[in-house]
Formats: sequence, C-alpha cells, structure tokens
Amino acid sequence: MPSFWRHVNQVLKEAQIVIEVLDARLVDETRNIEIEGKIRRLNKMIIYAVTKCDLVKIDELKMKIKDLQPSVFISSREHLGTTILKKKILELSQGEPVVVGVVGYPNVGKSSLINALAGRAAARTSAESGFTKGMQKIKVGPKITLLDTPGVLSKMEKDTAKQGKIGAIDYAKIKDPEMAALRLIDDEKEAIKKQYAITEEDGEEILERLAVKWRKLQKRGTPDLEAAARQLLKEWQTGKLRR
Ligand SMILES: Nc1nc2c(ncn2[C@@H]2O[C@H](COP(=O)(O)OP(=O)(O)OP(=O)(O)O)[C@@H](O)[C@H]2O)c(=O)[nH]1
Ligand SMILES: [Mg+2]
Repeated sequence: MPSFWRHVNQVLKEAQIVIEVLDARLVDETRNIEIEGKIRRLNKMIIYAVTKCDLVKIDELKMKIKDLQPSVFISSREHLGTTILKKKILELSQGEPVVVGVVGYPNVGKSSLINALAGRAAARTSAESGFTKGMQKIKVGPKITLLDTPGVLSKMEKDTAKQGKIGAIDYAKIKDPEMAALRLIDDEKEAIKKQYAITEEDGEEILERLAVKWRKLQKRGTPDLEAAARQLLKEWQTGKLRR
C-alpha cells in the first residue's frame, strides 16, 4: 500500500484538477479525508464524481451530496454524466489543456469512469479490489489528459468490516467475510431482503437463507455462512446489489 500512496502523491502534484471518485451507495464512507486535505494544501481544484448512480435512487442521493461542490453524477455502466463531467473540467481549465488526476478508494469505479470518458477501454478495470497498481495516462480529446491511480484507503481507516463492505478489500481475500457481510446486511437490510426475496429480519438468518438460496452448503447440508458471506460481498462489490 505505501507504494500506492507514492503514485497518488505524484498525481496530486502533476494534476491541475483532481476528480475524487465516490460510490453513490456509500458517498460518505468513500470520501478520503486525507486525500482531500492534500488537495486543499496543494491548492488544486477538485470535482467530486459520484459514480455507480445506476445503483441508487437519485432523489435520495441529491440530499446527501448537497455540500459536495462541484459534483457530477455518473454511471459508467450506463454512460451517464460523462459529457457533463467533461464540460465541468473544461470550464475549470477555462478551455486550456489540462491534466486531471482521478483518485479515490479502491474499487469505487475510477478506471471505469476513465473508460467511459475516453469512450474506449483505455484503463483496465476489474471487480477485484486493488486492481490498478500504478499510474496511467489517458488522453481524452485534445485538451484533457487523465491520470488513473491505484485506490488508496485513508491511513486512519482501521475498520476491516467497513473496508470489506466498501469493497476496499476484495471479497475473495477478506479475512472475516461474515463480519463484513453482517455489517452490510445491517446497513442495507431492506435492499437485500427485496432483491433476494427474503422475509427474515435477523442478520445471521438472512445469511443462512442466502446460503440455501445459492446452494452454499457444507457436507451435511448445513448452510455455509462464510461462502454465502463472500457471495453477498461479491454481488455488492461488483455492483449487482442495488438499493
Ligand atoms: N453498477 C455499476 N458498476 C460499476 C460502475 N463503475 C464501475 N463499476 C464496477 O465496480 C467495480 C470496480 O470498477 P473499477 O473501475 O475497476 O474500480 P477502480 O476504482 O478502478 O478499482 P481499483 O483500481 O481496484 O482501485 C467493477 O466491478 C465495475 O464493473 C457503474 O457506474 N455502475
Ligand atoms: Mg482501477
């Protein structure tokens, strides 16, 4: 992780504008206060790109981001908001050529956003968290150069269940998937019950139902909660679970 920060610091230095990418389902949780502090200290312009908007209700989102200015709603999957974002960049650069850093938590959708802006698969993306490992330069039109970065957590972030939930640790690698899944169920209970047609209220029971549904069973037919937990985190992290 320290070398990831090195790339991010480099990009913050090189860029005139920095786009902080936030997950629309977790706007507050995916803000990196440390990066925002550096942006302020370096006197760079910031744009908040709230992405994965296809997974939330826009009205609820609007309330949440009142204080985040300037911000743009994006869905890279549905190619929404990218023209507005380009306009915003050129407005801030006053039409001059500009270098734009793209930063944020792991797995929030930075590389996907760059591809949506570029209109081609220029940056490599993956459901795997921590996928982008170095800096990458991508030209978007004659005036805008984007710098992709590896996702970084705030150094103050110690809560691994939360990290699992926000996708900062890959669902396949997280050490205690049940704890992260139970946290996710707690926070997103109604969405999960609706999406998987579950009536139970208790977190453990919901996980059990999911295990049965997905046929994640141990030898004697008992529900494999760990496997169900990983599957649930996977669906959340890869943007299948909508609110
Ligand atoms: N539904 C939905 N899913 C998205 C969107 N953008 C990205 N994703 C998914 O989110 C996951 C992570 O996307 P990436 O673009 O690789 O994220 P990243 O921030 O570059 O991740 P790292 O390089 O690992 O830090 C992938 O599974 C994407 O398909 C979006 O607008 N909508
Ligand atoms: Mg990436």
